[in-house]
Amino acid sequence: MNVKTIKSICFECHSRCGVLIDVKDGKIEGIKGDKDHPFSHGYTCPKGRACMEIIYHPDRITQPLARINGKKSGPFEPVSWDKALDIISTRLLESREKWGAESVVFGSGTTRGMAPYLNRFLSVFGSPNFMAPSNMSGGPIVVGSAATCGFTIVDPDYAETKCILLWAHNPEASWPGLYLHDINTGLKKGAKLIVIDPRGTNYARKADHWLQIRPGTDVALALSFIHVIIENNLYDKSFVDTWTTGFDRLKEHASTFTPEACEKITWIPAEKIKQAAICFAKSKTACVGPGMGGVCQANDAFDLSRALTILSAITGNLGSKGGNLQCTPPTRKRNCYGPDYSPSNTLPKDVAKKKLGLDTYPLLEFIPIPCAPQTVWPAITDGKPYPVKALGLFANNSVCAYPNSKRVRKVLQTVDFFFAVDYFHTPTTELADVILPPAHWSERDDVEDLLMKNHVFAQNKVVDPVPECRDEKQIMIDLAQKMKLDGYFNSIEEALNHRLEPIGMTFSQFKDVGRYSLPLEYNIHEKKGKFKTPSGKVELYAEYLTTMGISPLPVFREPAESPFSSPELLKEFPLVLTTGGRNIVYYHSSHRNIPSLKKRSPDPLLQIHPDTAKFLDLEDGEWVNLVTPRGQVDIKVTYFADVHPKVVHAPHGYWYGVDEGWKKININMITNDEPLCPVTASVPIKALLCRVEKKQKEDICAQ
Ligand SMILES: Nc1nc2c(c(=O)[nH]1)N[C@H]1C(S)=C(S)[C@@H](COP(=O)(O)OP(=O)(O)OC[C@H]3O[C@@H](n4cnc5c(=O)[nH]c(N)nc54)[C@H](O)[C@@H]3O)O[C@H]1N2
Ligand SMILES: Nc1nc2c(c(=O)[nH]1)N[C@H]1C(S)=C(S)[C@@H](COP(=O)(O)OP(=O)(O)OC[C@H]3O[C@@H](n4cnc5c(=O)[nH]c(N)nc54)[C@H](O)[C@@H]3O)O[C@H]1N2
Ligand code: SF4
Ligand SMILES: [Mo]
Repeated sequence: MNVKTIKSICFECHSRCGVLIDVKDGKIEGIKGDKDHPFSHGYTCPKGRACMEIIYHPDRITQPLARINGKKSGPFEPVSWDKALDIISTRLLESREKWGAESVVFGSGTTRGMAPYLNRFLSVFGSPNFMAPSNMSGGPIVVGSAATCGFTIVDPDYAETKCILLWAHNPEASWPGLYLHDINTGLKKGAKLIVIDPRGTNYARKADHWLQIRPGTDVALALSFIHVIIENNLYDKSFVDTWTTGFDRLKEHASTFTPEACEKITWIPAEKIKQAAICFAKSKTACVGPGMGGVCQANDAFDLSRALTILSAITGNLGSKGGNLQCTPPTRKRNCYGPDYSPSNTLPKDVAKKKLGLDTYPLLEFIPIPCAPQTVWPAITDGKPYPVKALGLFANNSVCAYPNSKRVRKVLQTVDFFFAVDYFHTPTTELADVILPPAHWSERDDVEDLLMKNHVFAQNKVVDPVPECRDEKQIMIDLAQKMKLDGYFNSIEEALNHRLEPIGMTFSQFKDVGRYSLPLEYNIHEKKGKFKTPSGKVELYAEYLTTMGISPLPVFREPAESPFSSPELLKEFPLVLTTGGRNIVYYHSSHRNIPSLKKRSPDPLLQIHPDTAKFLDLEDGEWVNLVTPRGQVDIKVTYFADVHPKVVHAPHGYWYGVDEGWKKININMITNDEPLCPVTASVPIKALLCRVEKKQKEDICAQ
């Protein structure tokens, strides 16, 4: 048979590069970048290129599995799809009957496309509880910017700007296909580059201004930028007068964050702060690129998101060409997290109000994001505020991904019933009652619109799933039918057509076209005469937040564990620890078993300044104990001169290939899941205290 080349979208990570896939005899033979794709322009990374290794991996789960005798601890045995769905359907219905629909939670890891279909399922089932790590991912950016200006500042106009500000963001590792082409286009045309990062990433090293910040002090720095810009009269007066509210109060609030005061907090020289802020304000235009992991994993993540939105606003870059764009996905209310699917929107108000977390985080009722895992855990372990008894996890290795792994494991052991959907066995699936094998992205049709600016793309199925793996949309359809749920989709085609209704095409029509785009619109507030906020203006001082007990101005909170807030702890744990900077070859804890990828990055590496390492008598490449107040993990020292001598960085996601790896090399064994951001429930995993210990000879890891 001849080789056939099919166009699709890679979903090995959120970049979702355009790809051309060669298929022969029903199997994938090769993958390369699609030069016509408007973001990736032919780029692919090692993860995408490893797609054959992933799909045809000998360890891929290809049959549903259930515990023998239904006991939580017994071994798994293969069961038919019918049997597996029977077990799940019975347990979910039992839970609803006994404890109410809200006792059933579905969770997904970082978005891998299933949000609309899971949300719709929960809507018809009656539960408001869709859980995801949004609170430690893009959620705080969404909430903070929407609360300030009514849209989300996640679409910087890199290619058209005169100044790129990468704030806690290293797209070279984390979003190469989506952003690098545009960033490099902007830089080639002469844009200035400012990078706020404790580590010297490649972009930081070549930046015009690299501010090597102490982890967790970003709000102080952002307020200092605001102060310098206002003090030097570099703000956009006409925009501020016409389109903002509370400028004077902001001015007063920011005035205490002088560069000199900020130097003490952030460890960045005052002069550097001043120069960078002036550069940003003087560049006409400038855009903020907020890192979703970097900006969103702190006890003041909401305030940081507000401060960055304000920075964009007072310099006249909000919604304008070369600034932070306001984009509408062509699928509108039926986009990936669109309100047409969300139980927050579709369930009766009194049921929607039961959504976990709303009692403590009231703003999330108005700007909904999925339930934070940390608000679901107490419902499982303590029945608070009500019991959660059944959990379904799709594409989520919570034991390794979420902070405080020991607690997460306990939660999964406690919940009455738990099913997992994953390609491979993980420390999370190990605790499930039933495991279902999903189709890979290349084995399913879908619609891609999350963070795709004004575009929607067709992700075309290129091969049939490896037997007996099943498209997760079909799994939900089959389950809904078994449970006799009214109002769910009857076929994948119907589900995809529903997503595409706003563009007036069916999926089979769209498949051939591949992409649909709306024209980019600038300064939408001018056409509408307002921003979509309570005051109709950009809420520099957001009076309305006070009714929910939230500060109307962005506040800097010293991380709970830090050289300044916990000096006693500092005696035992003298270094600042930040975690989870992205590694191009892996997606979180995924891909760890893929030989070509594992070879490139076999061990967790602790980036530590050579002077600090030498002072501690640690050699480059030596295995050490990384210790926090919560325990220790094994990690390998790597000398890295571009990090502050008092700061170290540890990657997340390691577990594979080591016996009890979730305990021994998974950084989340020693991260913390409190205190949470009081508005968004974000977790403090970017700024902790630690120490590095030499191993005793007999403890040297045999890795
Ligand atoms: N310390 C620390 N921890 C962090 C972070 C950090 O910066 N520092 N970052 C956090 C962030 S931002 C996030 S979003 C979370 C992510 O957390 P998760 O999304 O849970 O990420 P993974 O660990 O990759 O687990 C995903 C699982 O999904 C499976 N999978 C992949 N694709 C599919 C699919 O299409 N369908 C199905 N059913 N399964 C699939 C993979 O095999 C893998 O086992 O991690 C968080 N954890
Ligand atoms: N290859 C790969 N790509 C990914 C992922 C992955 O696991 N692997 N995960 C995806 C997901 S779900 C997410 S949410 C995004 C995250 O996307 P980003 O947030 O852009 O993540 P990074 O590229 O790691 O950039 C974060 C940067 O913040 C720096 N940093 C650490 N602590 C601080 C701090 O306190 N302040 C400041 N200013 N900077 C700090 C780190 O050194 C790092 O360089 O990445 C996505 N892309
Ligand atoms: S960056 Fe790599 S993994 Fe991500 S979509 Fe592109 S090719 Fe796939
Ligand atoms: Mo994320």
